[in-house]
Amino acid sequence: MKPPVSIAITGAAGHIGYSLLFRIAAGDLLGNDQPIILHLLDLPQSQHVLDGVVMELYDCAFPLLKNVITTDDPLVAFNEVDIAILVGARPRTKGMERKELLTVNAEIFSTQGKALDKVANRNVKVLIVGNPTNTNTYITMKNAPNLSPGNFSAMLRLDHNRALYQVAAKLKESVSSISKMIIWGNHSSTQFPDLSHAEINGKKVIHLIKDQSWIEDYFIPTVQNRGAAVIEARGLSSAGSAANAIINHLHDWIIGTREHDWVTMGIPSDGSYRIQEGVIYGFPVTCKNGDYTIVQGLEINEISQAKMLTTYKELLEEKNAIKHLLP
Ligand code: NAX
Repeated sequence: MKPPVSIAITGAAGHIGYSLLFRIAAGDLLGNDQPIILHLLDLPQSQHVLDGVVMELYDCAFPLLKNVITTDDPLVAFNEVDIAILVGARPRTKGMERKELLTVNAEIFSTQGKALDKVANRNVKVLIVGNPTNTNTYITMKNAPNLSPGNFSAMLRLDHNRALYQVAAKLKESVSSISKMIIWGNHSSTQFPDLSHAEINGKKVIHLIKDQSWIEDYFIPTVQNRGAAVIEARGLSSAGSAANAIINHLHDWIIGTREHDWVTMGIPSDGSYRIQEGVIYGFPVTCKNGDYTIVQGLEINEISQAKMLTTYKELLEEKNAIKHLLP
């Protein structure tokens, strides 16, 4: 039997947590021969809910689940963890300015970054999900100077999966036949879902779509605004699809991406594609042996360049709004 892997999940008593924990404990993330210990973090007032979730986890009698630790202390939650999934965040409430949202979350992610720096396994993989995802990732990373920037990534995989589905539905093809999708930039409505490199069974998707206006008028805005459409329909934000995207993101980062394909991850730029070094930006990446590499050499036309710049500028604005809170 392999030694157990310790996985911390913040905001574990929330909606995404409820969709995520059972799948991880069932082996969907690391396979059905990998024992797991869960470290669940939530606020003091949510500990009672968390107790109920833990009862349910135990009631599943998952063979892989070796232990569950619940806490409201990030130092306990992140102690010697191999994977940390940062879901818990302050939601935007009525009347709250975007700047205020950035600031309250900056405080949460500064504290959690410091705790990861202090007690997590040095190879910990940290995935930030809580919004504003890219900027929260930047704050967490900056507060953990003893961990490599390569240990941190922001989740744009839900946007990536949403884009795959739209193309599959349009061309009546299976989702798995589509490769080389990209979501550039921020996990927000400024993101750029880019179809220009996507392929179906080796053929360029853009050559198979007859009405080119579909890309600009339907595909891009639908993917950009899908989160809001789910909230409008469900009265709650995406949870099942977000949990699934977390599993996909971490699975590919740890186990590796498919041959002849790539995935989108929000990662610190190395200056590729004219994005300033350090900015957490959605890039196409391939993963091998637990490391990601940005796909290089893609041809970017002027229209795409402009869209990539729009989402980049929003990230710079977010970065400026919180810079006084950085160490
Ligand atoms: P919920 O409000 O259901 O759950 C959030 C949980 O986090 C609550 O249990 C709360 O008590 C806890 N929490 C708040 N502050 C905390 C802190 N400092 N430490 C530990 N726990 C804390 O939200 P849910 O629907 O689960 O969504 C969570 C986050 O994911 C939100 O920020 C949401 O905007 C974001 N999302 C990000 C997505 C992405 O693709 N990156 C997609 C889905 C989702 O919208």
